[in-house]
Amino acid sequence: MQLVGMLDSPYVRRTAISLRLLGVPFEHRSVSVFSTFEQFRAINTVVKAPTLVCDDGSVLMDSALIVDHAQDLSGRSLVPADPAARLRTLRLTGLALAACEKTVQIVYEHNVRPAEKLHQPWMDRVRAQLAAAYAALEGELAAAPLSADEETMTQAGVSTAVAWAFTQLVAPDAVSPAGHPALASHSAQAESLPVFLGAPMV
Ligand SMILES: N[C@@H](CCC(=O)N[C@@H](CS)C(=O)NCC(=O)O)C(=O)O
Repeated sequence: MQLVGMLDSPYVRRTAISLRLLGVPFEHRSVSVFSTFEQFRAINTVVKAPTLVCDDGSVLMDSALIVDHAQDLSGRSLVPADPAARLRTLRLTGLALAACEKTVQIVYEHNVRPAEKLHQPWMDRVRAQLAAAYAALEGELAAAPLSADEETMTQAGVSTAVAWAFTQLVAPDAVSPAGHPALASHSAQAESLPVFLGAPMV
């Protein structure tokens, strides 16, 4: 099985970390949707990262769907079965994915769109949405921390840490660690784990 995409994508990174936590073996191929567009297109005509090339040759995209498939293969899950814990995990994962999406939109607006075409009202909206997602996550983690232990970590713990590190790397002015101490602490713990160290962003 091959996981295709660069680890500077939070979607690729959370997938790589999830697969390792689930004990699903894979080969990672660092192919970029931008600098190696044609090479990526030869693997997946839609050019979306992450892409999983399964052992039977089928091509699966979208991090949530790839993790879902990996959970089927492993017989384990990063989402708890208990209904209340499950709902919290899904809610927080949703917030983390919104933070990833809004951060990616900031990057694309600045790096893909010509500077003279940057639309400031759109950027203001995206930055407000990003701040709202992290404010909600901070409140949640301050109330009840997420596990940052490889044995007990859920998808919420993985995705929250991946989102935070990604935003700090590519849009450091968007949210401050000082204003989000619970998130900064969770990120520091998660980033010290072997599964995170084994999937470096840079
Ligand atoms: N919902 C998707 C989002 C994936 C995504 O947008 N990936 C970006 C890289 S960070 C991508 O493929 N960008 C190229 C494009 O959309 O054209 C997921 O969870 O996998």
